Amino acid sequence: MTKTSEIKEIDFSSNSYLDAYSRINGMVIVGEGLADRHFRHLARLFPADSEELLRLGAMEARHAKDFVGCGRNLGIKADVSLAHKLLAPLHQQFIEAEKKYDFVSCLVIQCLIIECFAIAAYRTYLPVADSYANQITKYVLNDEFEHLNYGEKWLKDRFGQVADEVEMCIRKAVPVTMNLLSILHPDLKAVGMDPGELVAEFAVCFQESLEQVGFLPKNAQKIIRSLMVAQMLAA
Ligand code: PL3
Ligand code: FE2
Ligand code: FE2
Repeated sequence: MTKTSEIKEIDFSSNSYLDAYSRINGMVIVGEGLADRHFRHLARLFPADSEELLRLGAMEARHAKDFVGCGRNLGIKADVSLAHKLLAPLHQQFIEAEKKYDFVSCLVIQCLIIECFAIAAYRTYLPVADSYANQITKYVLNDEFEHLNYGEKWLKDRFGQVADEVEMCIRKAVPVTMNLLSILHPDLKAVGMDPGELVAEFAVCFQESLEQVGFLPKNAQKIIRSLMVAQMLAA
């Protein structure tokens, strides 16, 4: 079955679609709002880049607002209660790292993990989105690379000093992120997304990102594989 025929089969007005969409939409809106907050924290942690980081945060606030519009366009109100619960552990890890002056982990959590997750989610959503949300998601997806690049560049410039910390943070924070997907699994399927494809997209994006930062391709692959295997065993 081609992607095009799948798009035609989605009934954007059915109760089952709209019910699932309200939670997925809530996830995205809360995720974008959280990204905005994290960039404002990062602006305080990296005063030399404050202006740029505040600009990235403002982009996230805009994304959140535009995704609210996607829900409104379908006549639903986002259900944010599950999203707050699911995103709290990741935010907690960010705040704990900040308290310990572990700025490397703050950057890894927001710029590498959350941004790669967002890129993977939006790439998977695009072919099954309604035409209004498709336009919004395309421009948002394009913006997210700028956020990813900020973190990659900062870490790359200091790779020798930060490599071990980066790896430790990844091992702690990626499983928390992947855990979201098992809970969202039925809702993702109900809006036409393939959760397996989302995980595969995440692995591709994260592999590229770790290589950008300075990891050898085989080492990046080893880290990602071990996380994916752990995820499969936990599922
Ligand atoms: C970074 O800029 C924002 C982080 C947002 C995280 C979003 C997580 C989304 C999980 C599943 C969403 C499917 C995509 C649907 C888009 C309406
Ligand atoms: Fe965003
Ligand atoms: Fe972003």
